[in-house]
Amino acid sequence: MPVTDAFIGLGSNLADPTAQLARAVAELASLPDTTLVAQSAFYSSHPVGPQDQPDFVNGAVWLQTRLSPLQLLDRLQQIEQHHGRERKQRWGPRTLDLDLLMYDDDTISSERLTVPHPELPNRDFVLQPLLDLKADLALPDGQTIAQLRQHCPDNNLRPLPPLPREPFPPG
Ligand code: ROI
Repeated sequence: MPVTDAFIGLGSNLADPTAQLARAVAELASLPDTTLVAQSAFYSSHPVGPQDQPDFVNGAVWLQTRLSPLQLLDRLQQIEQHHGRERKQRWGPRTLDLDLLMYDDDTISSERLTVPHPELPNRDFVLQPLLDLKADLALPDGQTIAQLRQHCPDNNLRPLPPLPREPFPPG
């Protein structure tokens, strides 16, 4: 496989969401045949779907990978499982959601995978992190993420303060 740009959305609203996302970013960065190009800020956002659940923490990462879309999907689902993900309620709370948002300029419509992610144009908590990563990013049909961001519903997106770095020097 050639090296391909892939964009992954991260979301959590259970069990210390910020820590869930930070761990997931490290796990994505250590996938085989994959490098982490950049990670977005993390944002809090009001839930889309049932409102009787905690706010979410959302972010996104830009990967370069030799994994195929389905190999990458398998890896994302493995990481979700390791974070104790249970698929109980549709649109309910979750410890970790990893969505393959975009894979190169590919359009994929299969039983397991739809790329670009079908809800991407409607979600500020996906579009804003993507803008952080690549300000001129566009969908395969040419629509820019920046244009979509201007027209999408408001979920009260708020940037979270950057995570503290490990102390240096140690001790
Ligand atoms: N709402 C927000 N704000 N962020 C998410 O990541 C998210 N993920 C979901 C549902 C439950 C649809 N709502 C969300 O899967």
